[in-house]
Parts: sequence; C-alpha cells; structure tokens
Amino acid sequence: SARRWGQAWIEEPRMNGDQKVDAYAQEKENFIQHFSHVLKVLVEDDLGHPETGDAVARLKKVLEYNVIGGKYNRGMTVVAVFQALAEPGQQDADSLQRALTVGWCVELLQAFLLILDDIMDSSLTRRGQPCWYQKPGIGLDAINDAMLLESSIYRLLKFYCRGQPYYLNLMELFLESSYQTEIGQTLDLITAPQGNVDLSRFTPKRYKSIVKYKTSFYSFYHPVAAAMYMAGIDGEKEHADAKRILLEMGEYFQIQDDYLDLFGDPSVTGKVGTDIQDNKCSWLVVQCLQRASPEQRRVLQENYGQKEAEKVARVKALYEEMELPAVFQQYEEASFSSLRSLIEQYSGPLPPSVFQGLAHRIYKRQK
Ligand code: GPP
Ligand code: MG
Ligand code: MG
Ligand code: MG
Repeated sequence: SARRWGQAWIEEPRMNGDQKVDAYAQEKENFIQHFSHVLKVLVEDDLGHPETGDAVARLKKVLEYNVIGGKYNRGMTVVAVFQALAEPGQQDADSLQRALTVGWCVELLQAFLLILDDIMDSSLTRRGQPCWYQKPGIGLDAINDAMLLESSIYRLLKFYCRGQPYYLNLMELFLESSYQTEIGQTLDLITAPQGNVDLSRFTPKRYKSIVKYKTSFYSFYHPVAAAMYMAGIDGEKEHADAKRILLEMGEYFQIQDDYLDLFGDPSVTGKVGTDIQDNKCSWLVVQCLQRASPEQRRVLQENYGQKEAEKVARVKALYEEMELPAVFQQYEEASFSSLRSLIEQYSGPLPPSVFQGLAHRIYKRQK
C-alpha cells in the first residue's frame, strides 16, 4: 500500500539511512509548506477591518520571526500521530489540512511561551538568532506580541476545526496545557529567586514537579492528545495511559535541556545557557548536591546564581570535577530503557511505534 504521510516520523528507526533522511525531510517540507496557509488565514482574514492593518502587519512579522526556525518536533508529532491513529476513511485531504493546522497551533503555543520565557530568563539568543525582546525597538512590547500568538491559536482552531466533533476537546486541551505550563513556570521561578541562593530548595522531588508542569504537558502529552482527539480517541483511560508514558518522556527531555544549557554547543542548540546565572533548579545542580562533599557544597554556595563569568566557570569546573557529564550519559541510557518498558506496559490501544518513534527522535539529541 502507498506510504502514509507521517510514517517516516514514526517508523524512521526501522528504515535504512538514505530512506530515513529522505522520507523525514519530505514530511518536514510538507509541514513547513502548510505554514503559508496558516499565515494567510491569520493575516488576510482581517482585511475587512482596514483600520487594524498596521497591527496585523506587525502580527505577520511576529509570526515569521518567532514561529519559524525551530525543530518542529511538537507540530509534526500531531500530524504523524493523527496519521497513525485515524482510520483510512478519516484521512481525506481536509482532515489532513486540519491536522497540519493543529500541528501549527502547537508551534504557535511553543513560540508564545518561548518569547515570554526568554524575557523571564534574561536569555540572549534563541534558535540561533537574538531573542525577540532583545531586538532593537522591541523590548517589552514582546509581551503583547506573545499574547497575539496565543490568541492566534484559537482563531486558527475556530477557522479550521469549528464544527468538528472534537472542537471543544481541542480548545480545552490548549487552555489546560497553557495553565499547566504557567503553573510549572511559577514553580520554576519561585524556586529560583534572584539574589537568594538557598541550595536546600533544589531537591529531586521539586525538580520533578517543575519539569512535569513546565515542559512535559505541553511538549509531549499535548501534541499526542490533540491527535488522539482528532482521531476520535477521547476515553479517559486511553488519555491517562498515554500521559503516563509521555510525562516520563518529557522529564527525560528537560533533563537533556538542562544538560545542554551548560554542556551543549550553542552553535547547535541555537541558545546560550543561563541556568547557573539564573539560580535555576537544574538537573545538574540537583545531581551535584546529591554527591557534593561539604567543601564542594561551599564552592556551589559561593558561586551559584550570580552573573559573573568567573563564578559561572567555577560552577562548571565543579560539575566537571564531579564527572556530571558521565552521570548524565548513564542516566540517558538507563532512562531510554525504562521508557521502553513503560511503553510496553501503557501503550494500550495505540501502536507502541508511536511512542517509540518519539523516544528515538530525542534520544542522544544535541539540540
Ligand atoms: C522550558 O524551560 C520551559 C518553557 C519554555 C515553558 C515556559 C513557560 C511559560 C509560561 C512562559 P527553559 O527555560 O529551560 O527552556 P529554554 O532552555 O528553552 O529557555
Ligand atoms: Mg529559558
Ligand atoms: Mg525558563
Ligand atoms: Mg533550558
């Protein structure tokens, strides 16, 4: 039978090298192609109100700068999982357009969150270019730009999906994921107060809570859940089981993010790390504290959470001396195999390849 669009995304690990690259690149190309439709709907739908034209032109710039240039993992997950789950009769051209659009809605959610996260984290770069708020003439007006992206999600959902049986489920999912992420960001921020280093706050338990809410819901459960709703899978048990796997995957993903914040290559990750300066409850600081001697703890106490480059370098040297990069590599392998058994246990009516494909996509990632 003909290859289904989205298949390479999920089946990639089983394919040989050349097939892998081609099929995957093709699917990404299709996904990116659809962005022009999204732009058109968001920008041209307002032509009936010429007095807002200047504002809509600004929105177009915000979309082009902030929504393009990432990995599109979250958005493409929606499409690939929809293709894997929907019956052949549900895979007509219009349904595919809707899956692509909902994928872009997830990318809009991500762009909206990142603009604001970069302000809160005082970051300088994102996706290999200056953070939006760092651009001359933008500054804190970026807050309103982020809000425009958030509202655009619901305008798109309405335009493409109103009238679909899953419309309310999708809207509630986007609203709930936003709330969970904001709760997670709250935990992240209050655990990292500026100029107040209290190492006793950085516990594994606190770490898990921050990550579950700030990252795992919106990055992993959300795209898969959206595809499940679109394919007509709305049972509580099915969603709870998928969530069980996907929240675990999200924790693994954020641990990688924390590792890459310090040990990644900025020319590959596209961002320069700020976790040490920002006094963040990062996986690295939690691991460090679990192993530190009283003297090593003192070094951390004196150097963490401050902007001076020498102090940041001292913390990095401490982590290296304690061999945290090796601890991370061991964690990465152990966590991948525990994910595998979780998938076997909880994939339920969904093909395990859906989850395995996602796990393979992030295993040993460099960005
Ligand atoms: C990742 O944290 C979490 C988010 C991007 C969610 C932000 C939530 C808001 C409500 C704004 P991070 O700061 O480690 O991400 P990065 O390393 O990409 O800056
Ligand atoms: Mg950040
Ligand atoms: Mg942050
Ligand atoms: Mg980070």
